[in-house]
Amino acid sequence: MPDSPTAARHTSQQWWADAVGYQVYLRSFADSNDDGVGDLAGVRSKLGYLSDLGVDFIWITPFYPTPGHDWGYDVADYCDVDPLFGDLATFDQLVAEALDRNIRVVTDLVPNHTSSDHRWFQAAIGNASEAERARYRDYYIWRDPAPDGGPPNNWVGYFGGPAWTLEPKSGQYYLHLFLPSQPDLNWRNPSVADEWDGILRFWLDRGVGGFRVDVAGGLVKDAELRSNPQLRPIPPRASRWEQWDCFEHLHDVFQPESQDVFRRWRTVCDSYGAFLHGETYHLDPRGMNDLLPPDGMHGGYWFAPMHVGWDPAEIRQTLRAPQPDLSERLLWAMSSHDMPRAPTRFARHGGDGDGVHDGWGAARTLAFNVLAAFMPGTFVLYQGEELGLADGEVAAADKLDPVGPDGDVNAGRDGCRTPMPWGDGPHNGFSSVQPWLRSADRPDLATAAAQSSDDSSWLAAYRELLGVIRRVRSDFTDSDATLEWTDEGDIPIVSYRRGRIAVAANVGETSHDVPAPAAATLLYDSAAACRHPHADVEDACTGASGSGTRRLAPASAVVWRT
Ligand SMILES: [Ca+2]
Repeated sequence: MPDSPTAARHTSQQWWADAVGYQVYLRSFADSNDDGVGDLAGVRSKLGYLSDLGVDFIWITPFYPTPGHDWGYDVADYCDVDPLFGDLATFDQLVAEALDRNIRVVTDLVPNHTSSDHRWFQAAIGNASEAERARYRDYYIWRDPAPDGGPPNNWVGYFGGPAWTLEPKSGQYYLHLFLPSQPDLNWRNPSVADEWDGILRFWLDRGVGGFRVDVAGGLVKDAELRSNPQLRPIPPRASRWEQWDCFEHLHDVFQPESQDVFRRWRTVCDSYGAFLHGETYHLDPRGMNDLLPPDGMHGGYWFAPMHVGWDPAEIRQTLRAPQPDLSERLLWAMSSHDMPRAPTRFARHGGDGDGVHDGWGAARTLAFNVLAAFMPGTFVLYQGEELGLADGEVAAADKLDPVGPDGDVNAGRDGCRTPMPWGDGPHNGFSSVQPWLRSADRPDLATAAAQSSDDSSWLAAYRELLGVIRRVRSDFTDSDATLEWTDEGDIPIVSYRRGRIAVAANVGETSHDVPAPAAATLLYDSAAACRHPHADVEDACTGASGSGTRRLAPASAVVWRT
């Protein structure tokens, strides 16, 4: 394991503490063979870019053999690479070359469900020998129909509709919390857990640095599969979230027995020094505490930052709600392949521009990222965030994501999944052919090539930020997990001290003077690091900084060291 600058402060060599991650949405990152789909060789070709950016690990979304009904989160074989994305030899090269650059490769585990194409499910439905059917039937969750012939209980899926589908050959229903082509595994069957130990070791032996566990609130279900309390009737044409919210989810998700699985995996991962963390989708810190007991997964994503508006009280609450012992185990991210990009969510509407492409959304995202980047825990960028990208424009006829309910194309996740704009040429240099997901080309200034040679680009600002993180994180001690919040709440400034580091962000609409810590050195000012949209930013940056205060432009953040 390469030395890590942060390892010293943790006796257990937790290299991910204060590390910077980068989410690679594989299909849209880089296409090496011009078939329109991003692939593992494409990621290899961009390791120099990722190294220059300054990331410590990349999380790559699923590349396993898949029919692709849920873009790879329907896995047909957990121990191979889909030919669309490459092969195992390419994966091994990627891991080795990334480690040469001190970048670890983290992969996605999808343990809640398999694809219906997986040989386990095919055997379970009788498309194999009778012995295999007997062996694999109980890998999934089967029940006889209710007395009226309908589903065995009232559970609904995350993607809308009943969570049960009738399998005609046996006359039984199988459970799927996602698409019918994603049958849920039966985690109460010990053989399933044994299979997964082997899957983890298969990838750990190939050198992966850890796993991101998809749907980490899922896995084990109520032993009796009891119906959930229904809070209200499902309205006609309800969206998938509205359907989900009509129930109190007592029995389908967040079952405590799932922690037995994670404890077992923790032991395996610890023996390799690997980082086990989850898609822990819970917006209440108390729920996060339940999902992240100290002997379970090392960490989990905190999704609250993806659900707040540009509001000082909301942002303050998002940062402050998790208590210190939880906070240091969180992964802090503003965007993902499942949510609108942060610059789209933080767009300033009602201004001179269109609210999305005038730079305000990107400036606000950068300022929020500065606040998050120095929190205890692990900071993660989503691909293209370092370019200040808002969601790509996908015409209604070109939308592909299956999760939007009928007719509601805006409910899908296509906008945050459009191809990375690398540079000149067709499709912003992503591929010479039409990419798998059609979208409008980005302007030249949005591309990685243009921003790489521009000292005041978003890319330059993020490179500088990550450079500051690398320089200061070795100073953090265990006691620095406790922050001192230094803002008063009467002006829209959010600020904190962590050891010798002080961070302040202006979450308002006008410039504000903030007191500089005594004998402090300014390490970073996001307004000076990029082409900030605020008209008076030059005054803001230079004004008043000599007199113990610094003027912060709106949507900007500064970092000091004392
Ligand atoms: Ca390709």
